[in-house]
Formats: sequence, C-alpha cells, structure tokens
Amino acid sequence: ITTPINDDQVLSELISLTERYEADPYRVLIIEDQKSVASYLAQALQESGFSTDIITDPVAELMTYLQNNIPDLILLDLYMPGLNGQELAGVIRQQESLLSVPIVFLSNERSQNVQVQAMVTGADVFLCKPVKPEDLLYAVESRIRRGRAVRNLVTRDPLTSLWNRRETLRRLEEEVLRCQRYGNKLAVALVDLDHFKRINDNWGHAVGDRVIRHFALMMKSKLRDGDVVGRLGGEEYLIVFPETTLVVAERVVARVAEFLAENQPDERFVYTFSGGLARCEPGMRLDTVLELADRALYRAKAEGRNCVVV
Ligand code: GH3
Ligand code: MG
Ligand code: MG
Ligand code: MG
Ligand code: MG
Repeated sequence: ITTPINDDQVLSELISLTERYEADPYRVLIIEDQKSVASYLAQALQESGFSTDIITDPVAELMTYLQNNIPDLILLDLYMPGLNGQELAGVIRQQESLLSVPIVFLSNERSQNVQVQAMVTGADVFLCKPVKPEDLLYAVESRIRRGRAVRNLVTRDPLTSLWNRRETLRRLEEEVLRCQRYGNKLAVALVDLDHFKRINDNWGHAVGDRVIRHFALMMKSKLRDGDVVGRLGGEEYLIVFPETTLVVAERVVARVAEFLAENQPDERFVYTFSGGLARCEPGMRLDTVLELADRALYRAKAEGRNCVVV
C-alpha cells in the first residue's frame, strides 16, 4: 500500500505560503519636489488602499531608497531643482531589479515633443497636472498588476514557486552588502537532497519533481518571515538568514529536518537532506560565503548525509 505525494495539496499549500507578497498593498513611490502636490497624490492613492513613499529631494534620497526598496510603481515629476525627471527615469531603467517597475510621468509640461522625449527613457505614460484621483488610479492600477505579474515570472522558480536562482543570489547580495556596510549579522545554508538520483531512477522523474516541490513546502513551513529561500537548481536550495547568528540558523534548519521526518510524503521511500552553514563576516564577498557553505555541505555529505555541518 502506498500513499504517493498529494502534489495538488502540496502545491496549493506552497502557494498560500509564497503569495503573501502578492497580498501586500500596492506601493507607489512619489518623486515630486512640491510637498503639497506630493501629499495630494499620496492621499488620493492611500484612500484607495495603496501605500505610498514620498521623495522630494531625489539627489539626496533616491539611491538609498532604491537600494533598500522596490516600489510597485514610480510616479515621477519632470521638473525638479538640480535634476530632471527624464534623466532620473534613464538611471532607474538601468537597474535590473527595477526593469518591470512602471514609471508614470506627472508634469505641467504640455509640449508633445518634450513629453515624447521623456517617454523615450523607458517610461510608461505621461499624465498632465492637475490629475483627477480617478484618472490617476486608472493609470496606475493596471500597470502595477502587470508589473507584479512580470516580476513574478522573472523571480520565481516555476516548479516550487520559491525564488529562482537569480533572485535568490540578488537577495543574498543585498544582505552581504548590509553586512559589509553596517556589520549586520548574516548566516546562509546550502541544502541538498540526499541520493536524489535514486528517487528519480526508482520512481521516475515526475515523482522526483514532486519531492523537490514537497521539500520546498517543508522549508517554507518552518522558516521565519524574514528568511529568504530559493532553489539554486536541481535539488539544491539556498537559505539566507538576515540578522541571524549561526546558532539560530542551525536551529531553524534542524526544525526543517524534524518536520520532514514527521511528514514523509510517500510510503515507498524516505528522503532526507544535508546542509552546510556559513556565516558572513563584515568584508566577506558573496562568492566566499557560498564557498564556505559549499565546503560545509560537502563535509555533511562525507559524514554520511542527513545532517547539517557548520
Ligand atoms: P548526493 O546525496 O551526493 O547529493 O546525491 P544525489 O543523487 O542527490 O546527487 P546528484 O547530484 O548525483 O544527483 C542529483 C540528481 O538530480 C541528478 C539529476 O538528474 C536530478 N535533477 C536535477 N534537476 C532535477 C529536476 O528538476 N527534477 C528532477 N526530477 N530531477 C532533477
Ligand atoms: Mg516640480
Ligand atoms: Mg551531488
Ligand atoms: Mg543531492
Ligand atoms: Mg545536487
């Protein structure tokens, strides 16, 4: 008698755990030098459930903001002291993580020529001031929905709906920078399923895929909200633990192992994983952190698998 993995249930539970970001309110960054205009726009958006951030001095504030936040849409003034919105849009479009973020110009400028020039930077639409709240919402909402859908496609692993390799490493890079700049604590775990080839060989590739997905659910169920987990490829995953010591990260990974032992998906076989943990020290590069975790993982495999090495 067997109880093969109920893949539909695993998938729906996984999605319910990974869709939290989709439920976040739409977040609009307003870049506008006139405070009164900025707060008018913010209020109109907030009344419809959006969350808003205001930058009135982009030269001083924008780069730091964009290093730490990815808004769903940028509402951009064209004329500001010391800088114009057109140049700014060009700069924003050069940042890979902002590629799918819509840019909406909002200005008094009525010359078609100038508007087209501004749009060529990669903006999405040009609205003229004053704008009525309903027109603003209309312009903003559908673009945000599309932007989020695109960002999902670009950042998620289609099999597990965890972060994909690119997004996982991008987020690790952010945390490594935080560790360098501010001395933040940071731990990572490289995790790999044991003898996975046997599962594929004995039960078929489709069952292997289900195990990969099942394990994603096991991790998602036991990791904390701030932990970042992604699938690097195959049956290998990376967990990034911001603001976390090695001891605590180890405890979290041990919880995943316990949970997996209690929730094996298929009576025909038992599957386990090995993990390698490493700490990022201030000044350490991303490659070095991964190399340390990889070496620890190698030792875990050598020590017989189904264990975690720090
Ligand atoms: P070890 O304990 O040393 O990690 O042994 P292993 O068998 O898990 O490691 P190995 O790297 O030899 O095999 C990994 C296998 O994972 C080989 C590959 O065919 C399979 N694989 C990689 N990606 C996928 C996938 O997306 N789906 C399935 N079903 N299998 C995959
Ligand atoms: Mg202005
Ligand atoms: Mg291997
Ligand atoms: Mg393996
Ligand atoms: Mg592997």
